[in-house]
Amino acid sequence: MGAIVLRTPIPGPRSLEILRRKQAVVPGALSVHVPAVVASAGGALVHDVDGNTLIDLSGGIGCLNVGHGNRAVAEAMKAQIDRFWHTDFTVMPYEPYVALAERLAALVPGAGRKKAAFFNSGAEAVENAVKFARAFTGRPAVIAFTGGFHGRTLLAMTMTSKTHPYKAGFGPFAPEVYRAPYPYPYRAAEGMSPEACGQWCADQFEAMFTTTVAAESVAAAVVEPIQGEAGFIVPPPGFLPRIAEICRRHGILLVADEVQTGLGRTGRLFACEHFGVAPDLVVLAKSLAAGMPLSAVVGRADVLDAAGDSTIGGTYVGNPVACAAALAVCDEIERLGLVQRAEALGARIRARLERMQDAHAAIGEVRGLGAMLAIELVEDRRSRVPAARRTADVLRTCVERGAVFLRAGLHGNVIRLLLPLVTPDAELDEALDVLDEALAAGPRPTA
Ligand code: PLZ
Repeated sequence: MGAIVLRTPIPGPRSLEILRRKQAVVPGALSVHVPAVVASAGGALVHDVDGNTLIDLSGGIGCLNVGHGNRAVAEAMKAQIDRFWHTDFTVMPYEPYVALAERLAALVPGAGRKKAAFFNSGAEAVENAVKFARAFTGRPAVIAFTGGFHGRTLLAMTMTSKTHPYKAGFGPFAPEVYRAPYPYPYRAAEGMSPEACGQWCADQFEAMFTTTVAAESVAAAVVEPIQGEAGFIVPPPGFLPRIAEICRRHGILLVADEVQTGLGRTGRLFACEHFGVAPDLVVLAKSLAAGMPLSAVVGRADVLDAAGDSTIGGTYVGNPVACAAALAVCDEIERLGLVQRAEALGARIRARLERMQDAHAAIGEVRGLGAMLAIELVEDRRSRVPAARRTADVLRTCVERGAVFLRAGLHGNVIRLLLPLVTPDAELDEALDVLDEALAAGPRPTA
């Protein structure tokens, strides 16, 4: 018997009733991917209010590397709540914040003294990384990349690339954000090797200082070492080292947005380690505190010390319960060997996805690093025309059969796994069986 239990169709009657209430009082913009209302969760399993059990390979969009309901994290939070849960760190400080800063400063790559500051969301940390970079360099501009995702607040949204649904209708945008191309080898010009694609993009990045923005006006380049929302796009090995070298040469800070890639997901604690790059600042969130609202900017002490007295803050930033959760997450990643586990999971997933690619012509590419893996669906392999409709159908079929995968991709045609790194092989295999069957099911008839 498998882990998936379906006592009712998805959504079941109790979920439907709550979803109807939601519709009356929650803006339609907050549309839901899985119409099953959650009652409880543990590991990679989510139980809904109708008694159904689904396997969740989305991890709340990659927040649950240590798994739903992780006991050590829960105990750490409960213990902190019993002591106190809010003061505002800049009014009256507390040790968990300091301990977490010590921990993360020691973990991120790069020599030299490091510090850390905490915030609530990924977007907020991205915005603050830019503030630190502007304070340190005295320069206004920021370079972000095509396909990049950095959040939904004004500056982060401006830095985000994809127009729909993130930007269209939400302008005017923040000034001084410039965009450089990010290598997307699968969609590069025909005959162009991945390495040449990376070279070309890095050349364009440097050419921008002639055509678009003066290098001495640029505070930072903000880059995802592997693009997440854009569809798990892995740049060729030479790309990030070249960007880092160009930045160094022009006094531009390199900020790695590891909100989605960080904390073990890719088979390294931080994805930039795969490329031998030590960014000036690293941005973390999501799995940092197992889905509790906590994000971080970690990096060079001289950069983080450049912002003046009281220029950085926020009522809730670095909440003590969230910091306690994050400390427990760091312990759990070590205790459970989750970085190595990500690699083993990744090998298992990749082998299975490649077998699926042999069986299903719709799978144009299998890609990713470690457990951060995805498939890109196309109308046919020669034209590579994105199969967005088909992707939505497959994902919906998976949900109906009890397995949760997430969509991604600039063209909405990528199915990605952001599974808890504690997912047992049997549950992973069961969920991948569902995906395999959903791909075999073929296109849905149009209503
Ligand atoms: N940087 C690399 O992936 C968030 C998007 C969810 P927040 N990714 C999930 C959605 O649809 O809004 C993300 C990311 C990278 C920054 C962010 C932003 O993190 O915590 O959602 O603000």
